[in-house]
Amino acid sequence: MCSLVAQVEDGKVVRLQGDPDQPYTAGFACGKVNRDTDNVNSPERLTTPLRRSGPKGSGKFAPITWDEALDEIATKWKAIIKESGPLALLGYAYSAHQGLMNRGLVNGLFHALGSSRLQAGTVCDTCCETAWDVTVGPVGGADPQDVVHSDLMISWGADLAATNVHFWALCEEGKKQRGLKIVVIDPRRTRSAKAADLYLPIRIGTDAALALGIMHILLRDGLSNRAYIAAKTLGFDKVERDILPKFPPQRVAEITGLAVKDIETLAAMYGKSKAALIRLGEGMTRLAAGGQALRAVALLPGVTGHYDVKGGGAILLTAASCDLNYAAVRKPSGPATARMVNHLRLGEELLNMKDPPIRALYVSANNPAVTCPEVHKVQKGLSREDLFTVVHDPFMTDTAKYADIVLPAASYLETDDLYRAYGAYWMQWGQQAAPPRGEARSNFDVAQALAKRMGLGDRIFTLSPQDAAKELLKGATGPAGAADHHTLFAGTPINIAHGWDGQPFKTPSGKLEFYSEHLARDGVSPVPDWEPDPIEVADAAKWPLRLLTAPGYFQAHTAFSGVDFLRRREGKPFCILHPEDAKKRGLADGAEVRLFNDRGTVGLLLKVSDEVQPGVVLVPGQRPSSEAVSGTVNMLCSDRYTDMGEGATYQSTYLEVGPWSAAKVAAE
Ligand SMILES: Nc1nc2c(c(=O)[nH]1)N[C@H]1C(S)=C(S)[C@@H](COP(=O)(O)OP(=O)(O)OC[C@H]3O[C@@H](n4cnc5c(=O)[nH]c(N)nc54)[C@H](O)[C@@H]3O)O[C@H]1N2
Ligand SMILES: Nc1nc2c(c(=O)[nH]1)N[C@H]1C(S)=C(S)[C@@H](COP(=O)(O)OP(=O)(O)OC[C@H]3O[C@@H](n4cnc5c(=O)[nH]c(N)nc54)[C@H](O)[C@@H]3O)O[C@H]1N2
Ligand SMILES: [Mo]
Repeated sequence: MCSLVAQVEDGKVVRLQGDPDQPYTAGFACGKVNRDTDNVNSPERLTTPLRRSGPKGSGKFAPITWDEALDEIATKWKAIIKESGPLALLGYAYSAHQGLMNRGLVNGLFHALGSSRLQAGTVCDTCCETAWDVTVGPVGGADPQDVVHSDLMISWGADLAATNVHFWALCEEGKKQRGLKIVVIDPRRTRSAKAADLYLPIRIGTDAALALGIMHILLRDGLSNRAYIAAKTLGFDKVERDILPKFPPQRVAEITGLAVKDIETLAAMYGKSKAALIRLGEGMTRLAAGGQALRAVALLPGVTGHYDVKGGGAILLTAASCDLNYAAVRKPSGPATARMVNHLRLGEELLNMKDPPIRALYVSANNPAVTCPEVHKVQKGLSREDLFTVVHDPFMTDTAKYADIVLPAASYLETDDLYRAYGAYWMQWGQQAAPPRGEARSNFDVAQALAKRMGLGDRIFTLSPQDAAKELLKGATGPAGAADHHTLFAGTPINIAHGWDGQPFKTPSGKLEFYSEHLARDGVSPVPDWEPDPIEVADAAKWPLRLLTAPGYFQAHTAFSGVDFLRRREGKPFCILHPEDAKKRGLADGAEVRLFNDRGTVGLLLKVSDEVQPGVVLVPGQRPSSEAVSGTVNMLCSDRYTDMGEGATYQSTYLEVGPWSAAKVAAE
């Protein structure tokens, strides 16, 4: 997202700041990215390839040369392919390097090899993306910079001050300068919530009910836009007839835990605003019925017609409107289809996949031993003696500790790449600022080196980063396709906003789909609805608390865990309980506590705070076991799928919290 300016002395990045000349970054970066100088220069960086010299998971390694490492990998892969076929290989590469080539070419390597394919992103955004796609279509939403035209901004399930600082800065400025009203809907009283005009501490997993309740009031009070509904939407009649009568304010209050008065206030604010923008967050989708939640909220601007107004509508992701020739990098050659492995089921598939089993795993730019649900299964899978694991990372992560070969990765500051902003309409060439540390090599570079050793003949594996980027731009359409190469490669940020007069819909009907045939075929309610989830209800009867998961302010996932300053800033891994819940359990602020359910036990420090409601336990971020009292939060989370997009359901986790001493006694 951020456009950065790096100051380099003697080949070392010494200072990093947001680019003052890029209109959206506007001269600043968040507290984590500001510290990427410490990340790239961290004494904990890996500097040479390593070969395992102790048992799997022990973290014992000895340095080897790149030639030795690459030869060993290629030899093993060729032998496995010969015996079991290419499906026995799995490339598990994800998004830590946000560059289109450093991210894409690793996938391109495995695509060309014909290996099992990663259904990537299910740990993150496939649920929200699918829900958006069946509702609005695979197309970007509003331009966040149009918030300068909004009179109301609703942050619904996003902690913008943590994960979207530039948009948040525009909102805060709008509030100060023009009286922009800000509403935050979040079970946690986040930093963003504290700055809001109206904050609704919604019960986890009840957003669809709230959205339907607002629709109910909009219709009751004549605040809907019938002309827009008739012209641009499909199936609203069914929703009006069958669904909305079930969601009067009183019932919505019971479901969501909100006050009727607040629900009425929100509906009136929304219905009466001229240009209301909803920033949809992924928070509401990290649970069993996450798709229905996001879909119901994304339908709201269709009831009022705000989708047609500049500064109105909704934003989720923006990538779908940047149309590049991605296949050039991600799918250079290889079979049209291959066996798929769901990103969040790594543990399960390492343990149970057959015909052939996964025998070789290549992990790049993610850390599944911490960030994937069912971590116990992931660890067990990674411990398999007959699995050949390679991990490419700048740091010795919890996942890398299980590897047979560890390769040192270059950071984004040490590579050339083309970036497409996450959550905004910008594209930019990011030039290498410093040479890689030690012998570190980029994802792009290693993908090419392995392709060569595996005998792949695709041209993309021989091109320089800039020439490979030109392949991405060939046949690109829209503003990205029209970008002038000279300007682009000089590093000038390119605005790729669509310049629409209103939200276009790329659904099968070409309309905003209140009724989705696609969902009906998938056996999901084709109209938005809210019902209790039976498995959640059963688990809630057994365990008194529900997990709330949100980004940590200084340790979001694990990408910043190599920076000592940020680790200390965030503090030792902790959880948050409401004072009532802490008191009931006799737990004091600062105590070591154990979080447990049928799946496992985790030891964290306790913070007692009313920023969460009774009945939930908030665990910010995903922190490595080595930093915690014991374990990591995903030991408690199942690998069940969401209703749409086969995504992760971290927040369908129920548990209890007790004193840690009791856990120690039990273990002894
Ligand atoms: N600087 C920085 N920016 C980042 C990242 C980073 O690491 N650093 N990570 C990126 C990534 S990978 C992602 S996925 C995005 C995520 O960014 P967003 O999609 O914007 O979501 P989050 O900011 O994670 O906020 C989730 C919020 O949802 C709330 N929430 C949880 N459950 C519910 C619910 O049931 N209903 C409602 N209404 N709210 C709920 C949580 O309390 C939390 O405050 O951020 C990206 N941006
Ligand atoms: N319980 C729970 N679990 C979650 C979530 C949650 O809300 N709750 N959120 C989920 C979400 S939204 C996401 S996106 C995932 C994120 O989880 P991951 O995708 O695992 O992301 P990180 O933990 O940030 O790990 C990134 C790794 O890449 C490395 N790295 C950085 N740059 C490079 C590079 O250029 N090349 C290579 N090869 N490596 C690099 C970093 O050192 C780090 O080890 O976690 C998911 N897990
Ligand atoms: Mo994510």
